[in-house]
Amino acid sequence: MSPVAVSHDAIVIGAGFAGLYAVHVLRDKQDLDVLAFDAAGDVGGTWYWNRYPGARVDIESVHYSYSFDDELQQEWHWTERFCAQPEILRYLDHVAKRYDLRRSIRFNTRITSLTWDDAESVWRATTDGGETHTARYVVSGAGTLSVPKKPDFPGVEDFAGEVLMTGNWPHEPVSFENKRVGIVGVGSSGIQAISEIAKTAGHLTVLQRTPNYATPIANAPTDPEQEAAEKADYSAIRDASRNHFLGVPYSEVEPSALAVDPQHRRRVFDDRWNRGGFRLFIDSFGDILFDKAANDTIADYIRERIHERVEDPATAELLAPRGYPYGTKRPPLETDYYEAYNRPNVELVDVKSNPIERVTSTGVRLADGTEHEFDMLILATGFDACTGPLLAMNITGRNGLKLTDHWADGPQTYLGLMAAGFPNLFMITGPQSPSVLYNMPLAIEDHVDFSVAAIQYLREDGKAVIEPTPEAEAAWVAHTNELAQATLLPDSPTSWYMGNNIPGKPKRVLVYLGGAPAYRAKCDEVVSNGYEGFELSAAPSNTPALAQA
Ligand code: N01
Repeated sequence: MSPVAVSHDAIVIGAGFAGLYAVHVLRDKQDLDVLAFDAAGDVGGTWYWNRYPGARVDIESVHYSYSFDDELQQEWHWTERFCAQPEILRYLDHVAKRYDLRRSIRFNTRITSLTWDDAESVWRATTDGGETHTARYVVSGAGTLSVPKKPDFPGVEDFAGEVLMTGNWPHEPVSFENKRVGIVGVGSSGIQAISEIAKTAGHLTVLQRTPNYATPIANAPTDPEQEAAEKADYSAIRDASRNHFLGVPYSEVEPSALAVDPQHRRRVFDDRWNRGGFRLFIDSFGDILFDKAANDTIADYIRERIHERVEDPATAELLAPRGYPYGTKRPPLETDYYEAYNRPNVELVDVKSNPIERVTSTGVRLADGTEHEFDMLILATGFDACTGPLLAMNITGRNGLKLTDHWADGPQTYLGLMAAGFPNLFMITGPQSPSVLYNMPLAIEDHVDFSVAAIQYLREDGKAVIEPTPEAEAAWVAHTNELAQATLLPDSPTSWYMGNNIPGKPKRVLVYLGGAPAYRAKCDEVVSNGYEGFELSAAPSNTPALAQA
């Protein structure tokens, strides 16, 4: 006999930045009966799982934080310009306590399927504990980078030493002392981890396939004067952030790297390099992501800086990215990353020309038969980004339509928020929204606010169901693909932005590249035109009203 379903107004997936805010707004502002689920043991989302050494935010903490409550942003003190993972987790713990959120969250519980029940107009969620819960609305805060990529080389289970994943790091302290450590992957996670692990490992071998364009983060302790000035002007800072492509209040971008002379260009690059963070990427020249010749100027600059920092010219050349444009793989930010290769205990191995064939009981064997022996193997090999977390939930919409089938050729969404055939399922920072190309907490607030306003609109209008039309969805998909074609992004051979880090995943752009301000204007227009592109309908007459409606 199937278990009795527990009914709610809304189910929230996840207890990271998105899930916490969604619970707060739906429960405390809309007065709905809400239950959230998270497979993790506590709040934090990505910051719960990614606790590897060196894990740190790369948008300034003062910007990478909630803006919805001025008291919260005034009372919280960040100790560093770019805070490390433990401090972000403390912040989310503070948020959970401050708004009493944990009582509405079921931890250590994974949603294993979500099925739309057309007769009742509700979602049925099953959990790995065998329970069933129903709700009219589902708000997914399942994240964008929360499903680690499965190793695409065999033998990991044969390794006799420890295997660690940056995306699912142990809670207990890990010692690297006197150990031979191997690490695969030089994305943002690998680069942060390598810089730290190099300091204490007996021997660290970095197995690098595609070198990355990493640039300095320029972290520093919080300057009290600057903090006071920012807090005095926080709402203006948030406005400026929301009106910026990446969601940060930077305003010094110049139109074209090709319109200025080489001395001017060098001055701008040096200035942004020294000031750190994403300034070089997003606040130098506006055409670097659109014009290959402009991109070449910054790619040359970064290669030159790498050669200055790495003592051995052959190692420096191996670390210098070539053959794909800067910014088409998500640029990592670093502290002393390149200097790590000047240490005698750090070795760089090229696994592009000589790929990993398999993991053995003692280490890693490369295609030419070379063996590298390790006591510990670290996989920093990335994520099934953006679509992975949603597809992992086994979602079935109207008429038995599976999300895996609907998205077989890549994501199909309207506004990156909802999909046709999947009513009342709000995908916070979903594929084809600005999400990872925007400031996540702000992107999350925008999406949760949109979803909650839609639910409120339905309730006030005597309706219960919202769903995009197939036409609106098709137009959005075409628009996001068209935007990507105008950039250099499709030129990257292995970028998770395009889904091509995962063998067999359709090569489609996973983010909206028109920038957050244009995206928000489109969402506002949709709302002011009475939810243009959506169909709004009543629930069948025999179904119960929402608990508090
Ligand atoms: O993952 P990645 P990540 N053999 O996909 C390599 C966010 N983030 O976890 O490029 C050898 O970037 C792969 O090589 P290649 C941020 O948005 C943020 O590092 O495919 N190598 C690559 O080097 C980031 O972009 C922060 O050739 C293999 C690496 O593994 C996103 O998360 C910190 C391989 C994967 O890099 C993902 O970053 C950390 C193989 N078979 C993460 N398979 C902040 O700072 C894969 N690789 C906030």
